[in-house]
Amino acid sequence: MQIISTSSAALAALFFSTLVLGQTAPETGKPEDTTGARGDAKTFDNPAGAVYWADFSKTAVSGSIKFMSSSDKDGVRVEVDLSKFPGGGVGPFGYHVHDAPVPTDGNCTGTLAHLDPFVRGQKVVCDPKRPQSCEVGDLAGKYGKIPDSSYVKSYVDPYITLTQGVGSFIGNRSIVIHTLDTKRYACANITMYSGNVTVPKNETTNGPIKFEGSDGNRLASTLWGCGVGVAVGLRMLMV
Ligand SMILES: *[C@@H]1O[C@H](CO)[C@@H](O)[C@H](O)[C@H]1NC(C)=O
Ligand SMILES: *[C@@H]1O[C@H](CO)[C@@H](O)[C@H](O)[C@H]1NC(C)=O
Ligand SMILES: *[C@@H]1O[C@H](CO)[C@@H](O)[C@H](O)[C@H]1NC(C)=O
Ligand SMILES: *[C@@H]1O[C@H](CO)[C@@H](O)[C@H](O)[C@H]1NC(C)=O
Ligand SMILES: [Cu+2]
Repeated sequence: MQIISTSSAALAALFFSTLVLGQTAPETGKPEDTTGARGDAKTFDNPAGAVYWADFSKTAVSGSIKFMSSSDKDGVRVEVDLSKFPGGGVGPFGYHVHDAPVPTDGNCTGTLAHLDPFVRGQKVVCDPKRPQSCEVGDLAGKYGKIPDSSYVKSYVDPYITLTQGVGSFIGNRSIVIHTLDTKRYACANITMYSGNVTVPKNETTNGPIKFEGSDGNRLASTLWGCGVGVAVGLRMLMV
């Protein structure tokens, strides 16, 4: 299914040609199984047993979303347990990982945009049948919006990561919940979870999750890490 070869040489060549020839890769939503201009977002090597959470108890809604990496290190288990959503057609509610944490005053605007380190963009709506082609942070797009006043759901997402230093790292960011009209209804920081929790093994609720060959995430994080100019430049070309 992968159009972009999984060898790092080919991926590197793609980046090289993109950068050197100044081509701007188009936004996806195309048949290719890539996430965006930077390739496939799949992550691996999550720190075993790491647990983060977004605590919504001090917001307009109640509950939390926990993010756990299991002993197999592939993908992050997401456990959504939220309640107190208003009825009356205000929902269903989308929710996403946003780039920045919530400002101390709680203003959700300060969380900036969706986490999209692979520069996928939003022109094409996320197709839940092809989660690999969605923005990394678009959890509702990939796994469904919150339909009712209470919502309990768990799944394994192979694209977000709990590995610090990688572009898809979520532990220093936030979750924003949106009303149907896309307004920001509630938001909470993602922080390390300090309670005791048993991290279940990731029985693959979302199909097999495997590390396949080279990894755009590692390459992307390298770009982020050392090439602020290059990476930001590339990103600006995309906008
Ligand atoms: C979210 O985290 C940031 C960074 O740690 C912090 O400055 C901010 O106060 C936190 N926001 C809330 C609402 O607690
Ligand atoms: C939230 O932040 C945005 C952008 O910084 C600002 O325009 C808006 O007025 C703020 N809202 C509140 C309620 O402070
Ligand atoms: C979060 O961490 C990632 C990976 O280390 C980093 O690239 C990003 O700049 C950080 N974001 C914030 C808002 O601290
Ligand atoms: C968490 O587990 C540790 C080690 O098993 C135990 O000492 C501690 O009391 C537990 N904390 C809570 C809040 O249950
Ligand atoms: Cu959002």
